[in-house]
Amino acid sequence: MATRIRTFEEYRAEYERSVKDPEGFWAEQAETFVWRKKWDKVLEWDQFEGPKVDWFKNGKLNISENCLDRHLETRGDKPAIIWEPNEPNEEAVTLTYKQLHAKVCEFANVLEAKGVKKGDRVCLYMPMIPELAIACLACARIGAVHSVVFAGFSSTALADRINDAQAKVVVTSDGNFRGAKNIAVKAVVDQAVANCDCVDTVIVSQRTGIDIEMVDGRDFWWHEEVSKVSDKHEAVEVDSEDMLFILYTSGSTGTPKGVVHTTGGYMVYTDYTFRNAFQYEENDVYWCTADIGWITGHSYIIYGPLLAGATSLMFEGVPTYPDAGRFWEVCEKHKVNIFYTAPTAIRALMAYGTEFVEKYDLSSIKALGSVGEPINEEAWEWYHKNIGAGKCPIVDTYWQTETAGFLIAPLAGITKEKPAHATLPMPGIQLAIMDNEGNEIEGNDVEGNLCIKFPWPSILRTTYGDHERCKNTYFSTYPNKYFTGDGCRRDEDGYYRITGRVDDVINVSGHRMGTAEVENAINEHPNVVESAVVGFPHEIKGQGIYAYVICDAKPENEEAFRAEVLKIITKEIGPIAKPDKIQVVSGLPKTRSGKIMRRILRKVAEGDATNMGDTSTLLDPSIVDEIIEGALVPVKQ
Ligand code: 7RM
Repeated sequence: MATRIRTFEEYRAEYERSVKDPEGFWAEQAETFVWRKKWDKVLEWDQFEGPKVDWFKNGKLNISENCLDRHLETRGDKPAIIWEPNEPNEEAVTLTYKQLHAKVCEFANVLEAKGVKKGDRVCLYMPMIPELAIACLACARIGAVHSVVFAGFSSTALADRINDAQAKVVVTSDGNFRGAKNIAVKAVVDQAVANCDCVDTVIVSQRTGIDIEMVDGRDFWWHEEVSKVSDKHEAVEVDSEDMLFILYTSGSTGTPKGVVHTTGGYMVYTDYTFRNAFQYEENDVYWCTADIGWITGHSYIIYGPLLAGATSLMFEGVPTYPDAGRFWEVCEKHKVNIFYTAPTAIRALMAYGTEFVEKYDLSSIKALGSVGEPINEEAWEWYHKNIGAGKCPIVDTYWQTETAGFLIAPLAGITKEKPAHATLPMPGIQLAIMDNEGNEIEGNDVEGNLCIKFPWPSILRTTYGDHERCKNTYFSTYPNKYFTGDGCRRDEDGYYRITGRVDDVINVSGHRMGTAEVENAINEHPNVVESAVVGFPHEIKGQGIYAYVICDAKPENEEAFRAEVLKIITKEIGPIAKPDKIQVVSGLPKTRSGKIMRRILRKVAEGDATNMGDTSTLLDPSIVDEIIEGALVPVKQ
C-alpha cells in the first residue's frame, strides 16, 4: 500500500530523500502499482536534452488497469465517478469501480472494432459527461493516444488539432447542456472534419437529443456501438515511455503545441501528488470543477483520483446556473470533502455575496484547492472564511500542462499556509530561481524566473511532431534546466509565490492563451494591417485581453468593426479568446528594429502611464501619446 506523508517533519524528510536518492524514492512509489514487467532502470537521462528522459525504463504496464482493475477486489462497489448534470433536477449518475470498468472495457472494444490500434491518436471533443472519462480510459486501455480538445474551441481550432495529431477517430456528443444553453457540438465536429482527411470515424454520444446529421459509414452512435460488444476487455500492455496523451496548449508563438505525456511516470506522479497534497482518505468525496479539456481535468479528475481509488465528482454545468449557489448545493448534496476550483470562479461567486453560500451545509468540506492562476489574497480570504469555515486548509497548486502534476503546493493541514503562496515544492521537484543572466539566485527574499533542475516523473517528453520546438521552448533559455515561463518570489521563509508569466502568454479565467494566437486571429480581418495583444488586470478573470489594432482604412463604424473582429476570433479560436477592449490605433510603439514594445502597451491597458520607462528608442515616440489619448480605460499620466 502506498504511504502518505503525515507530518511536516515527514515532508521535510521525504523531500530530502527525493533529492538525494530520486531513483530509490520514485521506485518505492512505483512499487504500489501493477506492472506487467518491472522496469530495468528507474531513471535514465544525461542532461535535459530537449528532453530525453526515460522513467521506469522498459517497464510494461497499462494505466487503465491501474485505475480500474487493480481496485476491483477491494473497491469494486465504491463510487469511482459521481456525475452531477447541468440541471439540478436531473438525476446524478454514480459509476462504481465495477461499473466504470465495464463501460471502459465496452468502449475499448468499440474502438478496436473501428480499427484503432496501439499508438493511434483519438481526438475527444466532448462536454463534461461520463463518456468523456470513459473514452480517455478506453484509449489508454488499448494503448491509443487521446487528444482531448476543450469543447469551447471553434471548428477551426479543432481541425488544426486533429490534423496536427493525425487523429483517425473523433469522439463527440450531439450537444452540450451548459447553463441555460444547449450548444451544438457535433455540428462543430462536422465542420472541422470536413478539413481533416485523417479522420475516418466519428463516434457520437447522445446527450441533448438535438437534431444532428449522421454521415453514413463515418458516424456512429455510441449507444448502438457499445450494445454490439462485450464488456470484457484485456488491457493492452504498453511501455512505460509509450505515449498516453497529447494535450494542446498555448505558448508565445501563434500555434498551440501538442504537449506529450507518457505512461509510467505520469501514473506514479499524478497518484502521488493527488494523495499527498489533498491528504485524500479512503471514503472522501473529491470534487475538481475543472473541465477535462484542460490538464487539471486529465490529472486530477480522471487519472490521479482513480489511481488512488478515490471517488471523483464530475460536474457538467457552470458555477452560476441556475444561480450562484450551484457549487455549494452540489457540495451539500454529495457531501463533498475536498473541493478544488479556480480563483476566477471564486472571484465570480464572491461578487454575488455570501447569501448563496449560507443556504447550504458545507460542513463536509475539510480541504479546499485552487489552481490555474495566482490566487489574490482577497479571494483566498473569502474562500477560506466562507467556504472553508475558517478552518479548512487551502491547497494552492502551482503547475502546468507540461508538468502534468503539482510542482509547488502545500500539503493539506500539514504545510503551514500563507495566503496567495503556493508554498513549498512537492517531493521530487528541485526548483531554481534564475536571473536574466543565467545565474541561479540562492537564498531567501529573492525573485526571478522559475526553473526546475532535475527531471520529475511526469515532465513533458516532447511537443508532438516537433521535438526541436520542445527543446527551444523549455530547455534552451537556461541550459540543462526546464524553464516554466513564470516569475517567482522566494520569500524570507523560503516560501514560493508565483508572480505570473514572464513571456507572451496570458491567463484569462485560468485559460492559457498566447498573445500571438489572438493577434493571428485578429489579423484575419480584411481591414486589419497589424495588431498587438496584451493582458491587463481584470477583477474577475485575473487577466483581460486588450487588443491594439491598426486598420487599412479607419473603420466608419468602430462598434461594427469590433463586432466583426470578435466574430472572427470566435471562429478562429473560440469565445474564450475574445478581447475585452479593442482600440484602433494608427501605429504601434516599435523599436528601430521593429520590435513592438509591449511593456508600453501593457502600461496603457493597466491605466497607468506614469512610469513608462525609456521611450527614446522608439521609432516614433509620438505614437505613445496617441495611444494614451485614445485608450479605452482611464489612464493615469
Ligand atoms: C494547471 C494549469 C499553466 C500556467 C502556469 C502559471 C499559471 C497555474 C497556478 C498558476 C499561480 C497557481 N495548467 N498557474 N496554477 N499561477 N498559482 N496555483 O493551470 O498549462 O493551463 O497553465 O498557469 O502561469 O504557468 S496550464
